[in-house]
Amino acid sequence: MNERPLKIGITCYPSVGGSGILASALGEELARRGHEVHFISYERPFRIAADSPQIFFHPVVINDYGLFKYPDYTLPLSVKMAEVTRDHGLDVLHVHYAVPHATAAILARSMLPPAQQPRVVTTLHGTDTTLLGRDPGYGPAITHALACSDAVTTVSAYLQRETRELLAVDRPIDVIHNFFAPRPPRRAREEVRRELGLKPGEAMLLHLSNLRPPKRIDLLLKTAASLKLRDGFKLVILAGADFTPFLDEVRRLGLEQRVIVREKVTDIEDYLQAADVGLFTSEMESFCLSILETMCFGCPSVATAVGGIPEVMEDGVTGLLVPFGDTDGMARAVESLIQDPARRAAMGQAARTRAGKLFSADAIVPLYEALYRRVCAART
Ligand code: GMT
Repeated sequence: MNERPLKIGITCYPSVGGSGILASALGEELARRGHEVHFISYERPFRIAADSPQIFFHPVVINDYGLFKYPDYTLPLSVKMAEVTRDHGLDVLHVHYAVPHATAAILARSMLPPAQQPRVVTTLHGTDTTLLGRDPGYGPAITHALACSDAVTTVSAYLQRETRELLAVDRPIDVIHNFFAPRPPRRAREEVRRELGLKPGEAMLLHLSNLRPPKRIDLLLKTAASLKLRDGFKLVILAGADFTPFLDEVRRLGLEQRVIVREKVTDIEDYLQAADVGLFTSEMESFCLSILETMCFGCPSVATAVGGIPEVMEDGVTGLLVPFGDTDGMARAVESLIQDPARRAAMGQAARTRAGKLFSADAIVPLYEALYRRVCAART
């Protein structure tokens, strides 16, 4: 039996960051599968083109009233969520990152008469549990929003366990891993390597992140400085934030000729296809979407064995995992891959296969569709 397409509202942080990238890709994939998707946020998510079919964007306007010392986003967001749900007959509000999106969705739902109320699906991405969940000023509000959601998902089994423990949540939580749907690169691999000034035989190490404290950029640079093949590599950092605070450390470690930074790159696929080894020194990751992005381009990674990373990478098969903080061990792991192109290629191939099998749009998006159908059926 053909089921009717759904109308889904998605709220996320629209800027560079794992949860926003995932939410944007999910919206695009749902629209491609015939559903109607409404993004509700303060800005259009940067990977969503203005003319995307079946995708609508509803901006939340924030007024800076003189009375408020701090501008409020939660209330105008909830009002916009209620308005879009009512005007477009949304079935589901799917919020990515609990704070403040889940609270706003619960409030929006209660503003509407029962017949117009949407189902609320909350996807936890990481620091909404591991950082804000521990904060007494946020924890109880997050726990309340999760209890009131029609479904809660986490992007890894690790995050499911953390959520149960830290937020004392005893309701069912579905694990739906992240996916990545790469776009075709716009430039040829050789062109990108030339732009980066890579010499023949020089290895390109790639790190992509928003540079926030859990990414431990200090340890990333320390690992690069520990590499004995001083002239055999360049570390390319695709920085989703200002890199200036790290420049002193680059100079102190004598890495000026080795580290290349590109800020706020949107065409990440150009660089992913050009990389030889991904490098990730995070102290915490619920998943690490960037590792998956490298896997999709047949690039093995060296990463810290923290949080959900071991669910994404298979140690010794798709890359190498090293205990957190062991920068010498990380440097040795990177060198072993630089010096063995055949092993690197085999791991890259295994990474690409694993990404396609477990973390592709085709593997993951139907799980979200089934979840939406389940919550919609539960209250009819
Ligand atoms: O660290 C980020 O990229 C931001 C953060 C977010 O919520 O936007 O990332 C979290 O969500 C990503 C997408 O699900 C995960 O890949 C990251 O591992 C996770 N970050 C942390 O847990 C620190």
